[in-house]
This record gives sequence, C-alpha cells and structure tokens, in this order.
Amino acid sequence: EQCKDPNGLDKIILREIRGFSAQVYLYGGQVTSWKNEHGEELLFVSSKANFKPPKPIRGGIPICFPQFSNHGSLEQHGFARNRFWTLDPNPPPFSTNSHYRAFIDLILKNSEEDTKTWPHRFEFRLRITLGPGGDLMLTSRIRNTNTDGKSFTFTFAYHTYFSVTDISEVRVEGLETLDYLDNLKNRERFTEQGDAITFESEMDKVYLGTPTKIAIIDHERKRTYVLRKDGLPDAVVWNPWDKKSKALPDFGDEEYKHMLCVQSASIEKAITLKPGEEWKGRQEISAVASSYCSGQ
Ligand code: TA6
Repeated sequence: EQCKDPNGLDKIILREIRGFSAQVYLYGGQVTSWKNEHGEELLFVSSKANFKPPKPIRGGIPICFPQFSNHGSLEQHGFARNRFWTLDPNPPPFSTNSHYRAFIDLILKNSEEDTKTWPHRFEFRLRITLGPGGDLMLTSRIRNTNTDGKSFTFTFAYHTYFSVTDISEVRVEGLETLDYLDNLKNRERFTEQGDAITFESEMDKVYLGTPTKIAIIDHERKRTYVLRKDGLPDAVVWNPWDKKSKALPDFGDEEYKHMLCVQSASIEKAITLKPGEEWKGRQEISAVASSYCSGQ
C-alpha cells in the first residue's frame, strides 16, 4: 500500500503471503526495509539517517547511477538516489509466476537539471519484487533514449546495507582468490588471499569478476544472506569501522558493528549504451537459517 512518512515523503509497502514485507521510498527509488516473517529487519538503516531531500537516505538499498562513488564529475554515487521516482500505475505484465509475487515498477527519467551535468536522455525502470520465500529482487532496465544519436556510459551499484548482529562474527564467502581494487590504498589492485573475508577494521574493496552468488554469514544469528546477481560483474564490500563512522553525520558511532555493505555493481568496466539500447542489471537477496559453524 502507499502512504506518507512523518516528513510527508511517499513510500510503498509490499507484503507477501508468509509475512515478509518490504518498504520503498519514491525518494531515491530506495528500499528502506525488508522484514522476514517474524518481523525482523534484515536491512540496516542508520538511526541518524536523513529522510529529507536533497540528502540521500543512509541505509537500505541506495541506487548508485549514473556514477559509482566519485568515479567521475557527478555528485557522489550519481543523482538517482537523490531524485523523486514515479510509480508506474500500469506496469507491463510480469513474465514469471507473477501471481506469487508482490511487485512495483518505479521510473526515473532525467530532469532538466540533470541534463546540465549529464547531457543524456534515458529511461530507468526499476522493478522491485518480493517473492514467495521472501526473497527481494531488484531489476533495473536502463535505456538510452537520446535523439541526438549519442551513446552514453555509466557505472552502477545496488549499495545494499545488510543488518548483521556483530561485524566481527561475519564472514563473506564467494570472493576468495579474486582481484580487488582497494579504495583505502588509492584503488590499487590486489589479490584476495583469505579463504573467506572477515572483518577487523575499515574495509572498502571493489572485487572484480565476481561469481553470480555471494554469501554473507551472520554467525551470531545463524543467518546467511545469499546475494545472486546478473549483469553485475563486480562486488563492493564496505564497512566504515569506528573512525569513519564518527566522521559520517548520518551514521551512529557504534553502528558499524551492526551493518555490512555488499554491493552488486558494474564499476571496473563502465557500461555504454547506443541510442535505443537497454541494459539490465538484477540482484536477488534472500535470508536463510544457516547451521554454519566456524571452520566448516
Ligand atoms: O561503499 C563504497 C563507498 O564508495 C565508500 O567509499 C563510502 O563512501 C560509501 O560508498 C558510502 O558512500 P555515501 O556517499 O553513501 O556516504
């Protein structure tokens, strides 16, 4: 259902038959809540998050488009997360077993303002679905609608903030042995040595050529998040740790202990679209009980 938050911002609640729910703000086209059938929140949103334009909302799943981070001349992570999206009242028919899925389609088109800094016309259609097992899927279709014959190039990420019990008891599996660009070392390229990624300090790495499936294991909670992706070859792993947390005005000093960003992305190789061409990038996240015990 659609409603307004205390600041008057429009948001939509998706519900699924077993009790899973998701909440999406038209501001930013941003998922800000994903709860399981017990009403437990699976995404992290900072207690100090702004829900007031023009600042982005700190948490959930910010959409980074047309620029990831400061890899270019636009604002940090591009403008998509700082704009109002519109709800498509007549979404095209859903292909697969749509009667099991609650979904909405959001649309972003470039504004006159944005055309000054990014002189292209595009249509960005974001479909958010909540599946029968509570899996949350985001499908982005971005089309170049330029009429001047010009191509455009962009980088992209679903900047997903997972809620974890204790970051020092979290492992990420699926990225071992891969190369990564370390944002804390001038984006220098290294190769991951560990057999799984664990966390003892600030981390900000763009893993390259990653598999379609990545697991985030919350050992304390015996819960594993499974992230599956298509069309998104890279994965960013970010935890600000204590010093960076204190420097972020919309982030609690201790909150780094209870979150981890694992972001399906296309960064190393920017995407170029000719007029009329469309790109599709999809991620699906699910939360499963894991009988994971260390060392297995
Ligand atoms: O997650 C990668 C990253 O680029 C980090 O370097 C950090 O800046 C993070 O995004 C958060 O960015 P934001 O603009 O949302 O504060």
